[in-house]
Amino acid sequence: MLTMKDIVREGHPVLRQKAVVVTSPFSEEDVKIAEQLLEFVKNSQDPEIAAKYNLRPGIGLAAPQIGVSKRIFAFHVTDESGNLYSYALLNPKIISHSVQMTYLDGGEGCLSVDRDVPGFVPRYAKITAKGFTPDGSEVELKLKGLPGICFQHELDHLDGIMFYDRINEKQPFEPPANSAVLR
Ligand code: K1U
Ligand code: NI
Repeated sequence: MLTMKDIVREGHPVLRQKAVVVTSPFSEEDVKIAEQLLEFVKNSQDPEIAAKYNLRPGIGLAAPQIGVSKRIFAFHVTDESGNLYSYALLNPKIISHSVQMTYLDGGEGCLSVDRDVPGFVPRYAKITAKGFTPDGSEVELKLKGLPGICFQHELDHLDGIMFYDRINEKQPFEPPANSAVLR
């Protein structure tokens, strides 16, 4: 199982690389990476396992964060109605998005960043996304709220983008244009 010692921190060059597409049929290694990422996120939300292994709670994790520059990430997150979105995805992408933007009122954090970086992070309010599950099936997801923000945060990791790159440097708490806050 993955623990915090497997997670690379800001300053590591892999976090700034554009991750490569994985080829289908997916190799055992790529499937294992996807499954390990999802297992970590689930473990990090389990109070007993998280305490035992000193895991920082997370709702998503991307392969570059464990030093692997491949287009794979996982998320395990519930929306405001209590619907769970739990996926390990290979070659995920956004196929369409709203004009409307959103942002978390408390800003964002990152398991690869051991400090608070204050400020609003603009995200699309709604996305339609696609990706492949480890068994090779293609899925299409319509996401908004925290699951939508999480997908965008993880997708950014595959493109070498950190959440704080998107914060307005001069006015970090200026609400982004066309945006509604998510509390
Ligand atoms: O990619 C990562 O570093 C994980 C990160 C993803 C994230 C998604 C959306 C907004 C911010 C961050 C985290 O999971 S940080 C922890 C977190 O946001 C959280 C943890 C437990 C419960 C609720 C949120
Ligand atoms: Ni992150």
